[in-house]
Amino acid sequence: GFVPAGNRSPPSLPSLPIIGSLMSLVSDSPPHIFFQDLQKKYGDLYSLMMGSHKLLIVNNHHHAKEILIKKGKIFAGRPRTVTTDLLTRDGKDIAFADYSSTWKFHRKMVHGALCMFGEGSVSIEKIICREASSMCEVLTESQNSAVDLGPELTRAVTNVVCALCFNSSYKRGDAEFESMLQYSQGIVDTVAKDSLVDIFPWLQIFPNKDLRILRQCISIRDKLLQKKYEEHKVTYSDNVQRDLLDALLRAKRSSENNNSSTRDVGLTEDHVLMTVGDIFGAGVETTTTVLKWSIAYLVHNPQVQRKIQEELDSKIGKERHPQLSDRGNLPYLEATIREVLRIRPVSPLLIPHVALQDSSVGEYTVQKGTRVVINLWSLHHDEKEWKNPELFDPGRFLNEEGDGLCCPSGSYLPFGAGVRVCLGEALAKMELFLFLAWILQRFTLEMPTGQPLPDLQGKFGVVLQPKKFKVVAKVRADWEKSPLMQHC
Ligand code: HEM
Ligand code: PLO
Repeated sequence: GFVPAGNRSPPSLPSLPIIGSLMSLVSDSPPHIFFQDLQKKYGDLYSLMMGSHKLLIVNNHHHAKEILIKKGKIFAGRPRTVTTDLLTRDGKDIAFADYSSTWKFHRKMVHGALCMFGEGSVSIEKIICREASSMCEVLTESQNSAVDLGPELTRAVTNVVCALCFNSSYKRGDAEFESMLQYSQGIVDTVAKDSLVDIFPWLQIFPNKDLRILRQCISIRDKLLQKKYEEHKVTYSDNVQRDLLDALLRAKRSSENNNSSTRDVGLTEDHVLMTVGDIFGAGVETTTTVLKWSIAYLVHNPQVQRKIQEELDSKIGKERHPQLSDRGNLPYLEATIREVLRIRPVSPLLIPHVALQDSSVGEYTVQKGTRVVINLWSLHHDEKEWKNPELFDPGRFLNEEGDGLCCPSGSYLPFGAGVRVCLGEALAKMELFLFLAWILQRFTLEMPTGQPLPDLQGKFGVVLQPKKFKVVAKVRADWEKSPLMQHC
């Protein structure tokens, strides 16, 4: 007879009562690799218990798209966890906020503010190029010595998002910037890692090193956000909108004037602070991480670097700087960026989703409240979809003629998809393109002699970061002859 879809539960890992299938006790691998390995035994869709929470692990792009796109609204929830509740004052941000009218409103606001910036008087392109130029000058000074590019890349990226959020920027060695570097790393290292406290919230009452670090870092971040907020309140004017914080302040004021369209969406001071905190944090940590991965792969693959430089030399030359309108003419650079985002996804498990009602995935039923983890790592390393997935090969994103881009597989979602898709995708792509084009037009990146190549494994956390490494940025031959040198 007829069997309706979704009558069976997905295969499930055996679990002990109370501790659930606590993976850190059974595996040395980071979760995305562990979940990928479990496919061999349980198939590409399976469930497991984490404490009292049921987790559905998705390792295949058909299921991932059903969840994110086709049933996007049903799976648009977010779980509450101890660490993200601390970071976002119980989900008063966007990324870790559950599905609600408040979340929708904030998403729309930020989206609007980001779009406005593209067209604004000081366009985002000008800001990125200003930072790229300043970064290149610092790199020129450090000629031929081995440097960790991390701090300079972070400062460049931070200043872009600072301009966007706060209409401000940081000079080299700025004390506030140095403190931001520290607290943000502390947060990345400790938040949303499915650590024991997130599974057993009652563990909070015991001393816990990670939780102490997280609380300290959040408190430093909150002081910084509060300071920016107070400064903006003093200088705020209804007539000019300088940045995202102004846009949020305006919305908050208009809701206080009893504007019915915004009355119920919750625009407390906490919401404003946590929302800019999200954009600032996401804006800094994601793009910086991709730039670091790009450089790691470029020093591992000098032939790729040479090919990008040949493309830059022939399409742009050395008489002018790269600009956004060059994007269509530099397919190999664009393909390299795509390949970096594939091979080392910033967010290998996305952010967990939650089923807001009973539903199904493929032929399996899924109960309301199930936490859904999309294993982007599995999608991006699926051997059925990608030839030799661990090989770094930008060429896979080029068409047969090699002069245009293509997407060889649908198993590729670096920014997620659907209602929870990344809000910063367009901004991130502009930054990655411009920063890499500026750096490679002027420098060749090499390993310091005698140094081992950078580690490509990465440290798992809320973002998958590479370990620290040093490179030498050599000014390219005949660059001194370039008329662009006169501007420095
Ligand atoms: C969410 C990737 C840069 C803001 C996400 C998600 C991914 C992602 C995978 C989760 C989607 C999901 O849970 O289904 C990336 C990558 C970036 C990047 C690969 C850089 C290359 C940025 C930037 C911003 C940003 C620059 C800010 C301007 C956000 C926000 C969310 C998000 C606010 C939460 C959306 C929501 O939950 O509604 N991003 N992101 N991201 N991203 Fe990005
Ligand atoms: C990064 C550290 C910051 O201090 C706080 C912060 C805010 C938003 C987070 C971001 C961190 C990490 C990357 C996240 C982002 C929201 C969306 C983004 C999780 C924790 C991604 C890639 O999903």
